[in-house]
Amino acid sequence: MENKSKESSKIPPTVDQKIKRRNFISFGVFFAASTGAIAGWEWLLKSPKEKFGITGGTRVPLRRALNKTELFFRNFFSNNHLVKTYPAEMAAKQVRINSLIGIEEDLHFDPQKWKLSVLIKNGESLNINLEEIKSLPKTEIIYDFKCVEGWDQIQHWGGVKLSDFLNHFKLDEEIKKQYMGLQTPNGKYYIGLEMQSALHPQTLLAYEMNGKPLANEHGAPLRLIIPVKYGIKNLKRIGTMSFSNSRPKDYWAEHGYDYYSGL
Ligand SMILES: Nc1nc2c(c(=O)[nH]1)N[C@H]1C(S)=C(S)[C@@H](COP(=O)(O)O)O[C@H]1N2
Ligand SMILES: [Mo]
Repeated sequence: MENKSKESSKIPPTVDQKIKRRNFISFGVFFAASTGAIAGWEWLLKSPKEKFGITGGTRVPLRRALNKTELFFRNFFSNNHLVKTYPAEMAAKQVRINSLIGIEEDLHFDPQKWKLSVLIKNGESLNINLEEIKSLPKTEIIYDFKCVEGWDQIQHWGGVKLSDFLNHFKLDEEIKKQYMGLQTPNGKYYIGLEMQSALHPQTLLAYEMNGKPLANEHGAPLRLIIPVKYGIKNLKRIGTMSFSNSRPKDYWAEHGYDYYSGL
């Protein structure tokens, strides 16, 4: 009874008053949200820059967010899925040649003199020649190679699974590291990979294209073919392989491209 009398003693607001109240609330919300956005932006601009080197240089909180997104995609996509493959007839006969950093300086390269140098613990290294690599089981893949510059092409590659290679040379301690780094023999082109993508079953150390030994422009005598990544990570002419728990330096990441560059 008492409640009822209280209710009825209230005068209901007029339509005008209702509109005013709504306006007040929505302007209030708008004002608070914009202040928040401006403050957030200022906070981002004033926040410290990340150390230049491994990546292209951005604000620390932004990088933190980028890393979280990367982790999400890493866990849910690349490492658990297989890239689509095609019948060999669909592979391009004229394979595109993109950039030649780390190769153009020595286009008349002698594959006979080449050795892959694998940097292992205690500063030691394994020096492996092409014959040894070719004696391991061969794997071929025909898939759609994608370059970040916007082209793609179905290509046919042959070589050794990187995971088979690592097992064969008993690099068990090394694959426990978080990253693998690869560089051309002259050190002018270099990339870093998270170990999961290096161990992906479709990642190859390739020595053949369309069933023939690699041409110099395509990275003779041995290149990386990593279908879960964009072209930039598919390093041509591998000279050195290394392992670490911090991100190895990466040529295009230094120029502002995404370090992960996954597909
Ligand atoms: N050593 C070396 N490897 C490299 C590059 C390079 O400039 N130098 N370019 C990368 C890029 S951007 C792409 S798209 C592919 C292209 O490989 P292709 O020339 O065999 O088509 O190689 C990758 N590997
Ligand atoms: Mo590329």
